[in-house]
Amino acid sequence: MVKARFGGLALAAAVALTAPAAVDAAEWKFALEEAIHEVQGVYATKFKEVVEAESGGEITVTIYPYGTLGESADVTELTQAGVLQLANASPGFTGSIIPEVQVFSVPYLLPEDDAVLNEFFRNSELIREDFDPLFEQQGLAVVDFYPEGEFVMTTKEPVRSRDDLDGVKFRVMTSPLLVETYNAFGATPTPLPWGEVYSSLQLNMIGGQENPMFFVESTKMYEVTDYIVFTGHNTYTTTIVGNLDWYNGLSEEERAILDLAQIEAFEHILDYQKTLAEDSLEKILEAKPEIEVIRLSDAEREPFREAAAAVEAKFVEMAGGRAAEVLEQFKADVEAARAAVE
Ligand code: 6CS
Repeated sequence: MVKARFGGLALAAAVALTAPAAVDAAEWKFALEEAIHEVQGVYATKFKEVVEAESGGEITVTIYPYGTLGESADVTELTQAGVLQLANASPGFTGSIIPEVQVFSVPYLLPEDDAVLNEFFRNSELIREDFDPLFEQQGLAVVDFYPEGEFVMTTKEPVRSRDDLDGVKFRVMTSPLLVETYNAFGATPTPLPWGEVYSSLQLNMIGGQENPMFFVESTKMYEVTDYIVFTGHNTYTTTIVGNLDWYNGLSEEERAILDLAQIEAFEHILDYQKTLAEDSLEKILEAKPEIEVIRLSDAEREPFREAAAAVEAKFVEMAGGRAAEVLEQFKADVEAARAAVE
């Protein structure tokens, strides 16, 4: 099914303008893996605003922030079952049911430059078309993909090399390829749902975790770790999924409203994040001046990059028939984004 993506903005806007009369009253339930003031909440709030305005109030979007309905895997299941219409379902978790999406967990594949990164998410063929049938097999429609910031490691001991991660129980999200990544990085990977991370660090059951800076600040991860390590190895990616039957049953007008809300919320969330990581680090340093920030040099990053080659091979081995094709398209989309920006 061809979607009205970014090229379809004018069409979506034109249809949406005439929408209110043609839209039946409905509630779209949208669950998040984050709090309402965090990145997923800011996106969902914008999405809600556009849907409700464009439908003339006929469609209500009810947002369920993290903590109201369970962990990421729970809200994905509720969306598959049609209890929810929409949810954030990040590849770090959905990789367990859609192995190909774990391409987002291969280190050093996504570009570091923000303009290239944003262009990749905006127009990647893989994201905007090729993933559709893979999600559909799980009863899900792809509504959006967007980045949430560079991963940093936060640890209890300094990390400058893979040797420093030796014996460190390192929390990862529950996709199998993340276990391979942290094995290749020299650590002892420990997959956990989000709700167990703070207490596991506090009780010294784990010695590190990775997340974007805004989340380290908003969830106070810095209280239970003493080092912030910039490795440049990846960006946190999230996906918005819809229940497939619900999505396929939307009228043309409702689909136009959904597409418009997706496009506006996507651009809003990129804009919102422009200085978010820097501002969050400043807040962390104010709250805990003794925390140490380690930025790995290019030479220090090299062994991590070398380890990434093994993870890439593992991805192709683990992710089944279409993995090699997915990887190739991912790389082609990065190159296309680079060419479009330069
Ligand atoms: O690490 C995690 O599990 C969480 N990190 C982010 C940035 N969002 C939600 C997710 O559950």
